Amino acid sequence: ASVQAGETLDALIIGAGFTGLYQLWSLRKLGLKVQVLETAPDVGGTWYWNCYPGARTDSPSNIYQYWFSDDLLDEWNWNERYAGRAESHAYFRHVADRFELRKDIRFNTRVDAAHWDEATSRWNLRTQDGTTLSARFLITALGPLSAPLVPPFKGHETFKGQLVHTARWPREGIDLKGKRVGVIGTGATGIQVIQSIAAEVSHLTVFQRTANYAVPMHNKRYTDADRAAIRARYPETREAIWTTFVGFDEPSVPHAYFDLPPAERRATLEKLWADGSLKIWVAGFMEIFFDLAASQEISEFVREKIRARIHDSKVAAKLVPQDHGFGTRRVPLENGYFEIYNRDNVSLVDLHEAPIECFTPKGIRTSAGEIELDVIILATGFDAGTGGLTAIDIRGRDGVSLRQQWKSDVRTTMGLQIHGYPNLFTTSAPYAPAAAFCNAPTCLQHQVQWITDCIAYLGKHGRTVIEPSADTESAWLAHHDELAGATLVAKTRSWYTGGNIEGKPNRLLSYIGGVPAYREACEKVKEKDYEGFELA
Ligand code: NA7
Repeated sequence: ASVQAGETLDALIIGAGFTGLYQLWSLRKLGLKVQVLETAPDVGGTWYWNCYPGARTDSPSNIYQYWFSDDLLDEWNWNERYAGRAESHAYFRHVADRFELRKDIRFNTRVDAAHWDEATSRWNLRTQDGTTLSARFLITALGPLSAPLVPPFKGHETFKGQLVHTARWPREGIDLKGKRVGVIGTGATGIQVIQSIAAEVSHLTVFQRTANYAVPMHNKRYTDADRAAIRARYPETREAIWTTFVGFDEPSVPHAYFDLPPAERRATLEKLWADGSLKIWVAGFMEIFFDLAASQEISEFVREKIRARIHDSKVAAKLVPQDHGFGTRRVPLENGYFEIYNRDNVSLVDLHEAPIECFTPKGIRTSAGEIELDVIILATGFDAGTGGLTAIDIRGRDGVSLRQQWKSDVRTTMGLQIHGYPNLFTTSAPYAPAAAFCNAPTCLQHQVQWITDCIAYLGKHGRTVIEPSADTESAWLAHHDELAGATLVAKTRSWYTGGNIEGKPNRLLSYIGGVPAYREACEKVKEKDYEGFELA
């Protein structure tokens, strides 16, 4: 049955994380009556939920923040180059208090359904407790990585120990001291957990399906002098994030890889490596994304670095990625991760050699036998880009279900709107850089600004409804596919392509034309009075 109209607002936002808070602040400024609906009991989104040991941003704190308030920039002091989860969460709590955002947020509220009502041109929402709300505009601020992926391991429910997904870590923590712990997954999350808990547990078994590249994080506690220097650079930083390929604050190496002689290529890679950041990935040689020969050479450089840190050459061979190029999947930063495998209390199970057959009451059975465990940690990632949206029963024009449509064909216009779903704005949805291939805060703030401008424009011009035309959407997808098709990223199995989930449509989630090109495309729509969009 379709959802009935309820309490009436101008706009509803789902999610009180990075995007939702800024969207609330922005729409309030337009004078709109807005509410945010949030499942958690607090703000912070990703930084509320992911409270597993070692959770930390891989983007430096100076570019993992809001730019909308100079006062906020002046008063907030980052403690570290890479903020830990607690610090990031504290930042969002501060922002919520500082701008009195909480009064317009309903916590502990999960949205079950959102239906477009053609007669009133409004979205009607129903929450899990049966409350109904309605609004002219619906903005989803769910984050690209909010729906945890729990793979369907056989015998899952028979395990008698503790089973936990990293993104649903209990707030009170888990006492891992002296326990036999298994971690499944060696992505950015798995790496952080593994390096954080190895010394504490009695035995750690890591179940690895795909070996990952990772770059040593050079974290640093900031002194007052560091902070002053960082603040002095804010104007340049703010400019740089909009003009660099993935919204970081440093431009890429200004040379084509093979234009440099081998010794200089090597020296440049060493310099990038020594920065202890993601620079070697996102601000290094762009050829890693599309040129196989360059990718192979750069990947071998990183493999050497990994091999040098592992004592046992057999273990090293398992940990060194062979089947994909450096940077074609998300590159994690790490702190002593590879040395963990030199410890006596750590073993690595290569799931290609010994696949998991099932979970048992006592642990996990692989084809090589049963491993007894007290705790199993699933660092198995997310249903990225789409999972947050398809968890909600969203129905557009003529009652068409997004969940149903997206089973076979995921379509959006610039990741911002979807044909057939008027007045729905989808931050972090597929086919914008924000879905994956971008410093999230940069791209998400840009999307919030675009949405806010769009809603302001409608108000100014006496319009109430906006929706991209079918042709505009097809043109954007064709453009996206053309760019994606030229990259190695699209040819590599990962959550970037939906490849982490069986049966998920295979298409690069993230727009890969770069932040400047994406912004230009969005600006053009605005400048041309939303050409290609239908306004009513
Ligand atoms: P990721 O990057 O998707 O990593 C998930 C890991 O879990 C990865 O190693 C997967 O192996 C592994 N996995 C997933 N399903 C299975 C099954 N069924 N069996 C064995 N192993 C499995 O998620 P993260 O949480 O680490 O990171 C997500 C993003 O958060 C990250 O990119 C940052 O942006 C922050 P696979 O590689 O698929 O073979």
